Amino acid sequence: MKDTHIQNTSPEKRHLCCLSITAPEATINALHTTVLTMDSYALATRNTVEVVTDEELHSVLSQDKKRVYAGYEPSGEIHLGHLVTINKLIDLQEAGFEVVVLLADLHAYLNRKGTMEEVRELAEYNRRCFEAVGLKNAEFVMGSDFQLSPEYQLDVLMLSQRITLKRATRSMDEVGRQMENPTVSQMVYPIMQMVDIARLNVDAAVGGIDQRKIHMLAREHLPSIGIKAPLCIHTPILNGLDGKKMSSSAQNYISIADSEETIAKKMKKAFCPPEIEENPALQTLKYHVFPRLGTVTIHRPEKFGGDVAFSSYEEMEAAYGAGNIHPADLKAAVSNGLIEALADARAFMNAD
Ligand code: STL
Repeated sequence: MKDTHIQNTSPEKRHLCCLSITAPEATINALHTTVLTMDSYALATRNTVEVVTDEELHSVLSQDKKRVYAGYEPSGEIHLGHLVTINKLIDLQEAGFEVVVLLADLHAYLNRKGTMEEVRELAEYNRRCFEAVGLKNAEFVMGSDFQLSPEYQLDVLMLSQRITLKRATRSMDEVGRQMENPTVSQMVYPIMQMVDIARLNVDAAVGGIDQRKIHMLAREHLPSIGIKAPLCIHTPILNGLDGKKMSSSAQNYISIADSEETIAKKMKKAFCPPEIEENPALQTLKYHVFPRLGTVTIHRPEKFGGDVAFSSYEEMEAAYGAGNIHPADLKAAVSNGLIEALADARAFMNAD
């Protein structure tokens, strides 16, 4: 591997670096990373694909008390796909939101992901992972602890009268398992998600763009049970390291618990075309390395152009797009950056 490394030690781990070209002043944080202050709107919207709606975001931001949640089906490994929404929750915490994480054990069960015992155990493990990557002071809620109450279930039944099988099925297109033959439980799934929004008393829902149809159903139907439509903040779905859809069966992702060696090995093999779009190395840089480190330096021998430091993803993307960074140098920088960005998470996960 090339002699490439990332400058600057990692920032205060509870916070992602906040970078903005429009920010008025530069400050130096405790670990000497230069951080430009970013306003709450910029924090809420950075690295998202859509916000529904922008007016509602402005309005929620102006409230004194504001709550946001994201739900996660318990998973054996928390990977960089999950980390996109976790990073967004950290941004929103920084922007003044109370953050709720729903450990959706009952949803995973309804979606045929395992027995109740299995998914509950994974949920506990996931909670530790989320804390390890820097989501501190969030409220963690186990789904089955409140979703089995008569009040909750009555809301599910009331909403189920209003939602057609067609809409429920379509909303699960990108989320459900084995949807070529959906079960009734998979029709209940999106309806429960709507009731989660109501019962967790949140103003906003964060999720990958694959959650969009469920969220749109929630916006349409929650007012019928007296609940305000939630603000929805959607993040992109990242490609797997091979450029294809990320999936546990393909093992084409980096887990937050992967060792330094594993990260380096996986990144070295990663698909890294000259194009910007759908390039997993660039996506990792944009959604994970820059938000956590703030600055990335490529070290190269003089004859290959010498060292270059980048203080924004956009600058580095432009240099790569112009052919000024070799794919191998890019991957080495991303690999080293990620190893550093996840150092605390690895230490935390290996502590006991
Ligand atoms: C997945 C993977 C993932 C998140 C989800 C599903 C979302 C689940 C969910 C459940 C209940 C809610 C909100 C979201 O109220 O990372 O397959």
